[in-house]
Amino acid sequence: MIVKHIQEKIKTEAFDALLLTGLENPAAKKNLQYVTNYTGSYGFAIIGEDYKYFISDFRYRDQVAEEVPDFTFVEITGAFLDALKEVIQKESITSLGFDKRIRYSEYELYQTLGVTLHPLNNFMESFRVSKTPEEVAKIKKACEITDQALADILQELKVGMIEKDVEIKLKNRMIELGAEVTWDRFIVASGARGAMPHGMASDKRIEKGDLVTFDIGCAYEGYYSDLTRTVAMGKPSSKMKELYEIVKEAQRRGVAAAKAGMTGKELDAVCRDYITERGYGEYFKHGTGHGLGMDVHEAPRVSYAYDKPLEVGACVTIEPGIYISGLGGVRIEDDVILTEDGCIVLNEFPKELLIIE
Ligand SMILES: [Mn+2]
Repeated sequence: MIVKHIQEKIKTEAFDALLLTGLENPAAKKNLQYVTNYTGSYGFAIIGEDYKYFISDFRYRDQVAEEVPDFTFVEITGAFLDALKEVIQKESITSLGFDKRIRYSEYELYQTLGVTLHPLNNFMESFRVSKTPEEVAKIKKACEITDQALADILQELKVGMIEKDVEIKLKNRMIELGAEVTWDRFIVASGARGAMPHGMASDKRIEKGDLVTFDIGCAYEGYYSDLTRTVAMGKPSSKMKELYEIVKEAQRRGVAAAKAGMTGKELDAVCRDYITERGYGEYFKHGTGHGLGMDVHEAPRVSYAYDKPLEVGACVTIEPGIYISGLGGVRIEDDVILTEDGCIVLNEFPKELLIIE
């Protein structure tokens, strides 16, 4: 269990206990949820070598009892800082580790606790990399919803539609199919806009001859999907067709090569070297992929800057692309789970160029 691993790690750290909070910080809050299973919006955990406390108020008493039964519950009855102090005194805590991404205003409050504060950079990240079968099942379900939503909406896609309208259709379809939430913004980038790797859906109408890149995703029980496909509105030019086939082959090679133990840099090179070999290296400037889970972007990275081996059970994206200013772009992305001898691809949406007439 994750708490045990954290307690072991704390033994080797310079602080006595770890403070996990969800106050006004979605990223930090996910770590609280990851460690405790708590899905409420207000709560704190304090974990030391041989104790674990969950602190919240009466609104969440029943929820904590259900979701976090193995933590000692401390109910906030006055100021929340007093409840934290109560635990600090009880366990004689002199130093607290905390996620440095919390707000400065929150940090100022903790300065009044009378303990030494240790800002932590990515302390929880490494714990989250390797996914359990339960986590994989949730990501897989999010992928299924995403694949299905794209398939359904492509059936309705027509020349003349506005990118933003297509975005709304995709989001609604995902919710209908059981997504908890969708990403805030989708990339729907048609024609020359496809040259922007992060071209959010705009007011542009989709035109005949455009390639359209969709980069979309949703969450299922707290875990995200991330899918990119590029489709053609009518017969594409031979140039765009060439780009598509190069990206498709680069992506195929990445998936075929991906396995735990290789470094992020090595996996990145599989896709990058092929695109470079075909003469388009200068048009593929972003990393090949990133970790995926409770966050759409998390550890590890599949990039030239990531020299560490990728772990068994890591969920990463493989998403090479080519972007040519004034012309357009192509990107194809799957989410995969790394195993000792390969990877399991979670997306099933086809990768042959789909021509929508
Ligand atoms: Mn991605």
